[in-house]
Amino acid sequence: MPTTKSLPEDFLWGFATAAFQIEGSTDVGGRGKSIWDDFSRLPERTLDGKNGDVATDSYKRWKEDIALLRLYGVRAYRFSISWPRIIPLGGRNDPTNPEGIQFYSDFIDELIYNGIVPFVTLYHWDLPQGLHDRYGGWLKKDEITKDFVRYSRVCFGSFGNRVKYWLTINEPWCISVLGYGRGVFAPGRSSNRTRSPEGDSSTEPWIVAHNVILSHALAVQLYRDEFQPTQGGIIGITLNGDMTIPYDESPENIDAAQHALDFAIASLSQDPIYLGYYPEYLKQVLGNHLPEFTAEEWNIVKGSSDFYGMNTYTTNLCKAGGNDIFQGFVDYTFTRPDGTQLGTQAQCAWLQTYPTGFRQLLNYLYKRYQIPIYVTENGFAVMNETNMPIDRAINDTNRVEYFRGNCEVMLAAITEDGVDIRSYFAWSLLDNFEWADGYSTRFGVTYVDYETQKRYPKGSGKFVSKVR
Ligand code: GBH
Repeated sequence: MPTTKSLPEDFLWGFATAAFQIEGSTDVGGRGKSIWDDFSRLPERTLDGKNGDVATDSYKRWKEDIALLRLYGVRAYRFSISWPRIIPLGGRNDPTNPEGIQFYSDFIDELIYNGIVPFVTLYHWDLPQGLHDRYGGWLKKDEITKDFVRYSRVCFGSFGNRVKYWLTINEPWCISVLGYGRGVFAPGRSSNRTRSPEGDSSTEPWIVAHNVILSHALAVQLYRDEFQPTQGGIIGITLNGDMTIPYDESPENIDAAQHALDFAIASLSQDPIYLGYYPEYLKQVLGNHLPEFTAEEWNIVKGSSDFYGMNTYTTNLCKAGGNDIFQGFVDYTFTRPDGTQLGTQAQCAWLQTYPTGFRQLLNYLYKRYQIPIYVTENGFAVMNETNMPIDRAINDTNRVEYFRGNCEVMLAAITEDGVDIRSYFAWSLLDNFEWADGYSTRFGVTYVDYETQKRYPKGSGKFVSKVR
């Protein structure tokens, strides 16, 4: 097991959360609406029919959450700021909300007072509803880029004297594909008319991805020009991406695994941001649906992240010939040709344990982009945990095994493979609002009893605390 001695001296480790998944209090403290508020209240948008109105009640219980972090002894905490708490209507000419700014300011002070480094995400999917209503939110480049930059400016100006680690945007692929392609996340747009009255899954995801990347890059440019010189922090984006391996040794499945990587990992943001171009396979598949950046925009996008922000959960076996464009026409499975499973199955269909894949992905990314990696999310949802009595749920052996396996290979990647890894954030500090899954899927290292909001540390919380 990794120990303090084996990890780099200043390695940041801790837990991660996101505002909408934990805060609740959606109409408290001057907060405006976010696109998730109403979306999660619509029938059949979440598996258990529940919404984000209360979540883990962390807007009110924030001191309790920090006490928990202290109990676990973490070095750092990754959380996100809710844009509609800072600017209720969201836009560059709309008023800011002093109460919202004060909330995060106090939160940051309390973290620092407890010796915990704040690692802050500006955008984890809770777009102000006002911007969606006004001009279609992420679809409208000239508006959203300016509004995101202004929001970022308010945050750098209000918190940047104490926050030295910034993430602009969480997972462009999810925002684009799940929000505007599959329509399973807010705002739920899709060509599928049983899901949504509006939307075009063949064009909108790529327009949104384009605008998200540009907004990120412009916020970074602002930080570097006006804040970094005096505040001295670092800034980047965080990208989801899971390892892919061929289902078998057939040439078409070997190609499929690379195509899946090109599509899911390299494509939408990674190659543009770190290398300054799109991978060929993406251009082939999307053709003229892929919006090009102008030369001036490429200048801003290329190199717009001080590090590689990595959210990763699993590894997929890949077969050629799938019909899902969002996976680059590759089928995913966890079942090997001989019928065995790749790893232990989680509550969510898309997730199994496979530490070897995590090590391979760390190596692949480091070799491809040659930039320090910050692991900003990695976690596991134990099967059926939500139906267990609390005393059984907190005995989360499968989650402990997931973290044990991944932390071991991460250490090997650092010490044996020479990969430069600077942080590890386990997802998540608490069981919380798991988007379209509602509360039926639990990712926390702390059990939350939603009846009482009482928190119970799980075995995994205690385990990860020892991994230093
Ligand atoms: C993270 O995304 C999120 O950042 C976090 O908020 C969330 O709580 C956490 O995952 C756990 O889910 O079957 O087509 O819907 C991880 C990236 C990408 C993983 C989408 C699940 C499902 C693909 N996610 N993927 S699909």
